[in-house]
Amino acid sequence: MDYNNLLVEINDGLGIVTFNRPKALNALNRKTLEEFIDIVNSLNANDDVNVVIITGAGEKAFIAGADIAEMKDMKPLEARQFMKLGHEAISGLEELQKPVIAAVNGFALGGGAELTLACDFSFASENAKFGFPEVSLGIFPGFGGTQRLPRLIGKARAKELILTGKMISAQEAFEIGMVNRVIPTKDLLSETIKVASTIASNSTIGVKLAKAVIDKGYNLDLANGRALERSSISLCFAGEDQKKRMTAFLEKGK
Ligand code: DAK
Repeated sequence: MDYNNLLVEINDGLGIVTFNRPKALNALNRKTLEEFIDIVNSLNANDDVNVVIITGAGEKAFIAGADIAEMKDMKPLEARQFMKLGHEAISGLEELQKPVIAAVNGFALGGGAELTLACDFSFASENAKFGFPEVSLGIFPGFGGTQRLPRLIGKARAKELILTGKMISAQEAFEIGMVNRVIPTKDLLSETIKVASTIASNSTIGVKLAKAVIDKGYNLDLANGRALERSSISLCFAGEDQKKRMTAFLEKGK
């Protein structure tokens, strides 16, 4: 598929996807969601990609939400189709078997903030702003935000953000656990690439299974989560990678 609204770069084990509609602050329209579904599937299947980074084009926005101009006159059936597309895009992202880091380089609002919640973790530039302004537009977060945000930051904080629709700074987002780090704006992508490269240099199977076990175990009780961990870790011993890495460690010591 040719992408009009996304830029995709694959290098050194990293896949960098940039939402690229800067004139509309990278707002998510149908076309962008369709392209995003396609690229997520293709990155998942691409053995040259170990870690994915998602960011926005321009200096102002990561993603300023779903495209309000496109949504304004939607009939219920169209809204339902839009919802299906959005869910496919965001669930596909969440289920990607490789780590995904959001490099939030400006406004992350509405659907844009919701998209960060489906990533494994997020870094934000100092000028980033987060918010869920949907209730001011006569709707409420519909790309999983009402479910993922309370799980990430707690129910009361999520309600405050979603019900007021207020915007918060990158620093506030850090303090409530929505982002892992706040990074000077000019360094955001390079610092994100450094962390992604560290992950990419680790065992592909180890990283993939660790992500899967954390995600699948999160909603289990501890005993079942530990059972899942035990059964999954044995798979690491099935291939060559663990043997090579352990041998290399032991030989380095000689
Ligand atoms: N959609 C479309 N265009 C947008 C946009 C958006 N979300 N955000 C910004 N733009 C456009 C502006 O209209 C403007 O276009 P022109 O006038 O130049 O043609 C251009 O981007 C630059 O924006 P501004 O001129 O407004 O720039 P400012 O610096 O003054 O303000 C801002 C920046 C980010 C504070 C402001 O643009 C803003 O408040 N934008 C809207 C943010 C917002 O409300 N986002 C939430 C959208 S609602 C659903 C599932 C999910 C959703 C909906 C339904 N279903 C399941 C059915 C999700 C909904 C949302 O995300």
